[in-house]
Amino acid sequence: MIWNEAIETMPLKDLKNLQSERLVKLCKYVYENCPVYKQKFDDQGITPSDITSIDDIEKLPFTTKLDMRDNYPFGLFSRPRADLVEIHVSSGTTGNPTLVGYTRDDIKLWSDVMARSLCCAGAQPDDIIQIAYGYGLFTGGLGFHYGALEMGLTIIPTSSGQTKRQLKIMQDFKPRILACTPSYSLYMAEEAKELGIDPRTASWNIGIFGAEPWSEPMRAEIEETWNMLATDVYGLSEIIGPGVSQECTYKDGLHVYSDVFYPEIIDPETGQSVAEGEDGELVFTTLTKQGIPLIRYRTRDIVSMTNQPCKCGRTSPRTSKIKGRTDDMIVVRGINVFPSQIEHVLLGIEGTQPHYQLIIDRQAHKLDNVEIMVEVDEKIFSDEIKQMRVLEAKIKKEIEAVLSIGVTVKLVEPKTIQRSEGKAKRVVDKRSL
Ligand code: DLL
Repeated sequence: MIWNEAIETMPLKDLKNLQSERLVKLCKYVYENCPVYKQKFDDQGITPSDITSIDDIEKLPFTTKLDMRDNYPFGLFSRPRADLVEIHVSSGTTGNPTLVGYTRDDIKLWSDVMARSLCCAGAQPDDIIQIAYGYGLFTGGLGFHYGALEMGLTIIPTSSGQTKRQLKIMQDFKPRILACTPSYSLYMAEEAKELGIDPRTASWNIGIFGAEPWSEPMRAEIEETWNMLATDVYGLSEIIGPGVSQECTYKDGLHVYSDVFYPEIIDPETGQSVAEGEDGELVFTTLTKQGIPLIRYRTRDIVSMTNQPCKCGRTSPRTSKIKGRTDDMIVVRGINVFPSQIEHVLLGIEGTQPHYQLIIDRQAHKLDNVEIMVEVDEKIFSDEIKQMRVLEAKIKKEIEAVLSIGVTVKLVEPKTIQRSEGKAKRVVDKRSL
């Protein structure tokens, strides 16, 4: 089922005309309503009349998280505060959090793109959905809620946490769809096994997982553990929340709702667009948002993108899974390290669990030290020490081959690493403390 067939299967030529029409309107709208954007246009020496089609988008200035922080709380809005019906906040590591707000029309837009996402993942109107993303300032819970309401699903708004209760609700009400972070789904599987519930018998057939990076091996692990189809959903508060892009049941890239969120992939160093299929930073322009529309917003997420048609019939461009972030990249001894590279290695080694944490430390005048804590199966702990050493050496060797730096590997017992009900914390960087 395709939620909005006319839009989602629109020939690319028509889609481009629609995007052009919307971009022209947007430029005029922000120039007239948001002094920060007027200034940005003036600094760039352009006026809205210079923008006549979507091909002119590269003439426009970028927007960054810094613009949001500098104009905190309401400076970047194009509408007076009184027109906003809801506000969300995305927590940051430094300075002010990022505030986003929605007019009533923006909530309608959010409901619509989220209904499109749910359908794209395989939801049917008579389904029950268990929403185990956090409800509150985080956009996950309410974003899914609006989409499910729009689609007419039966919603169980469990929010995140209280894992035993999540499992009981699943057993009692038999929802077919689960929405939560991928790491929380694995945490729930551990808890289920402890309670004597076989996860493979769970009622959930479809998982809609996102809000944090997760690899293909982790998908395989989740699908095997829960006996379900695990799809990827992507989004960020600044653009709308969840509902920016979503995998269909073919799981061959995330369909971007490019009629409303226009994507570009750029080289993060030069700002120039990269060739189709190459990795780069994902940039979005919100073509129809009212409250806080953004022009060429730099997400810092790294993906590649394709315009090739998908088997499902949707024509919108598709991105790869998120491959990393320009800022989450850790530089250790001059080498760029992404946590996802480590996850990839671990999931390919028998006996390890996808629960890991990198601890980076620097002692005075010494090189940075990287320790990787890896949870291993109970059985390995009860085996001989010698076998543990063999596994440790194997993990060390494989990770070093991928990262090109020396690391220390520490095997730990199941459940040693702290679990998260929301986004998992993969890196502890003690250097900056
Ligand atoms: O995480 C919105 C969301 C909620 C998406 C529920 C999906 C499901 P923020 O808290 O603003 O919004 O965080 C946005 O999270 O820039 C990515 O770095 C990361 N992220 C989100 N989805 C994915 C994903 C929500 N599917 C930031 N894969 C983004 C990898 C993701 N990273």
